[in-house]
Amino acid sequence: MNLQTKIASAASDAADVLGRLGVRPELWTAGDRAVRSPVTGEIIGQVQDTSPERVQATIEAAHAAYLAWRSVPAPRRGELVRLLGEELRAAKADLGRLVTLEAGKIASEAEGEVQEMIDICDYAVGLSRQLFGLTIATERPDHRMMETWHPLGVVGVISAFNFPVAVWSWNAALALACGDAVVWKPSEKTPLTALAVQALFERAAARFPDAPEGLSAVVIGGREVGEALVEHPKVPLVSATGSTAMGRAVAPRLAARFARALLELGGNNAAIVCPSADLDLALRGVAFAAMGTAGQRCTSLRRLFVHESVYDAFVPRLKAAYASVAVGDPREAGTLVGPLIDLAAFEAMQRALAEARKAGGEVTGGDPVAMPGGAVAAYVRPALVEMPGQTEIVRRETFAPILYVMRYRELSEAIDLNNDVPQGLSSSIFTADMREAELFISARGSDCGIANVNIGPSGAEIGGAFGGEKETGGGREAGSDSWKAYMRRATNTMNYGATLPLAQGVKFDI
Ligand code: UN1
Repeated sequence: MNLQTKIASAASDAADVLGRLGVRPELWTAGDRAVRSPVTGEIIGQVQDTSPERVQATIEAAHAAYLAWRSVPAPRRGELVRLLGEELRAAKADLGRLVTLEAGKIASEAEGEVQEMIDICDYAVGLSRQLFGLTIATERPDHRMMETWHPLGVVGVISAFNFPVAVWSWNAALALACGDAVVWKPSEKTPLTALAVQALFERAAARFPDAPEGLSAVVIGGREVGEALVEHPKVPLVSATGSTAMGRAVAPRLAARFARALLELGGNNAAIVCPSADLDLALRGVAFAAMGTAGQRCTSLRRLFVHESVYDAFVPRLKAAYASVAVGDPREAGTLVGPLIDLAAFEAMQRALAEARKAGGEVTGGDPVAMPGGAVAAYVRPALVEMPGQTEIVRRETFAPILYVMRYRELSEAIDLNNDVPQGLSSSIFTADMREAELFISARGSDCGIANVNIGPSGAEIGGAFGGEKETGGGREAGSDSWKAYMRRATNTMNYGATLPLAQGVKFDI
């Protein structure tokens, strides 16, 4: 008997949703590249890789669009982003459903991701009236100095499967408000959601007469397509989200042509549970951060340092949560942990667990969860691993729901361990002691781009700058002043006098 008759078909569901989202059938039914749903393992689309010539033409068209777009006043540009936000609001349930089908996220997280897109659109609309520079005092009489922010050009966006739509929007909403064009290469694993977002963008653009043709485009394919963006002289900024290995390949090539890199790479995020922590709150914070999104966020919690005085009160409760958390079909209400993206991710998780066991780790969970159609889908119970110390495997990022738990005695020791990994994305501390909290977020505390108190390391909102240090790549996206990465700064000195005094007292009288 066909196993798939036992479960709702992801393929027909995806077809319905893609239709409603306005994606033309030839874009997702006629290509050579099969797209599999991690939910059932079914093929839910056949997309066509963009040919090298077409990639070049798309970048050229985006550049031409930028030349027109940069002259549209910024608040008008914001209006296009507002319309995009409206389309996203209207399509939230459908796009969220497609994220579930293509990336395996549970419904609330999938819709949360679309909400994050809406939020950044709102943010960018406001930003479009706030692209301001400084006015600076000069040493010369009758002079004025100021800085002006100008559009940059074509922004290349390379995104990962785990946030298949939100990451594009963090870049694109700002880039569009800033006067740039965008060419997007989504993950090979999640091209359908990208095509859907592009269709929504086109709906918004159709309602906006000032949007030039080619202002936002999607190019599909593997590494070569990303490389075309990285190498193209008319792409002054590439924003790339993915593994540290990918960043290592991309960054030097951008540097070689003096282009900008905005990198969001690996994370290996920790949390510290202190003696004074509210353990109920910490339990919920740790559970969401470590098991949510099946451990497939860059910000997922992977390392937990628990003070020895609360270890025995806390860790058994956490283990019970691991044993009971609902793993299953992400389309079903009540499921909290959906599938891993593919079987390769499952195998990488099992290899990491074997290595942890060898290093003295005691593993709870981590077993495959049988599902109808389970031969081709990767459902797994999240794993909690009690480790004797921060061994090599703990210091590596495995993109799967594995939480390594360790005891600590002194906070300084826990902070050192928090920082003693190559990655530097996110971190958090659970404590009611303000001295501990402040130390953790101080210059002597966490070395990460994100340091939280009494919430886990994942689930950031868009108002803050998002990104991390060290092997995480140093990029910052979304809020605060991240928009500056998408513009170029000109410093202007204006002389409104009739003489020409030179700076630094230099004399040059001819
Ligand atoms: C990622 O995992 O690539 O902070 C980004 C969070 C989300 C973004 C995660 N807002 O968890």
